[in-house]
Amino acid sequence: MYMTFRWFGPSDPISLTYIRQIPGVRAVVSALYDLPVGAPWPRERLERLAADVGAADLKLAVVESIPVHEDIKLGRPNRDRLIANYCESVRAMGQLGISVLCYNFMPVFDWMRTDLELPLPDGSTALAYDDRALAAVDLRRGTGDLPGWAAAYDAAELQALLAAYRDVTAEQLWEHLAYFLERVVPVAAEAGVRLAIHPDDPPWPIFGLPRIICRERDLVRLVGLVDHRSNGVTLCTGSLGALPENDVPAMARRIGALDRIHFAHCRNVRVTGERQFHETPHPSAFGGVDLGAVLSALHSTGFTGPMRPDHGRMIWGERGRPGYGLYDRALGAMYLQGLWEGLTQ
Ligand SMILES: [Mn+2]
Repeated sequence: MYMTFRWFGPSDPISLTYIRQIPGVRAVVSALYDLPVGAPWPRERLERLAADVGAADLKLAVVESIPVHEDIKLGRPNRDRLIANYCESVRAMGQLGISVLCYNFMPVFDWMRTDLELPLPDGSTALAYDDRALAAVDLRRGTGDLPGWAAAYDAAELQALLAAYRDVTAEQLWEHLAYFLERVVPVAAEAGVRLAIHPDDPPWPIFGLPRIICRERDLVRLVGLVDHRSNGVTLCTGSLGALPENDVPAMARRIGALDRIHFAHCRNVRVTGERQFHETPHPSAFGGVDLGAVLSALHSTGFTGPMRPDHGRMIWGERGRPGYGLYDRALGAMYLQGLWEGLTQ
């Protein structure tokens, strides 16, 4: 395992020089955020990003993510052109030696919360989700009432997209994912890139949209869609941990034993009701995920890939991108490295 940290590019208020000062963090996770979804990533742009990171004495180790166009997820006729573009971006990664690609296959919304500033008893704030609050959101007005998604779609765009998904069942979404992977994995394999699908967050359908990467059996099915090492997963402990039936350490052991965990997102969540949870500090004592057991499972399967602390709370008066402040994620990075050190004695 090696510790990484997510950086949102030159516009991120958290500078690479700060990230460089977190002990043990020598690599970052980033992406080109200003390109339209579906466009191929020019190699020169990715090279410039990698050079910016390199100038701070860090390495660009993971791309998170190259978004998958909705037309690919919908199985529309122009998906072949979009998949060809995707393959071009994967080849550019390979040429630059960036070997892990985190992506997801969630329709329309690739994460969802109903509160971005839930106050915790210690005076910090955290991201939270409550299915009942989500049910009260009226999407006929667009995404304006959705925390974090206000500017994503206007009412007409959103209604058209939701209508297009109305006839897409979970099984059809699986077929569209298989179609995508059958074409992208061979390219990734040749380029030396490992794909790492991010589990659905939260791991259940929302707004009637199918979500298929939620449970252990889904991860097993995923890696079997194309039986190649380049077809793997991101073990996101917080996403998976929001579903009480998920035994995250067991999932880490099972998928890790197949050598298909290529990236680890580590954070904790506390489930407070049926499809209701909030995020917590990273250590196991504060949430429902036993991170010691997760890291032990990863260690026992010989995990050598990148790990990053996932969302943090807002603490010490920090303000910024929800979940992606500096302080609490830095604490998480230190906690996770402490656990790992304990396993390597
Ligand atoms: Mn994650």
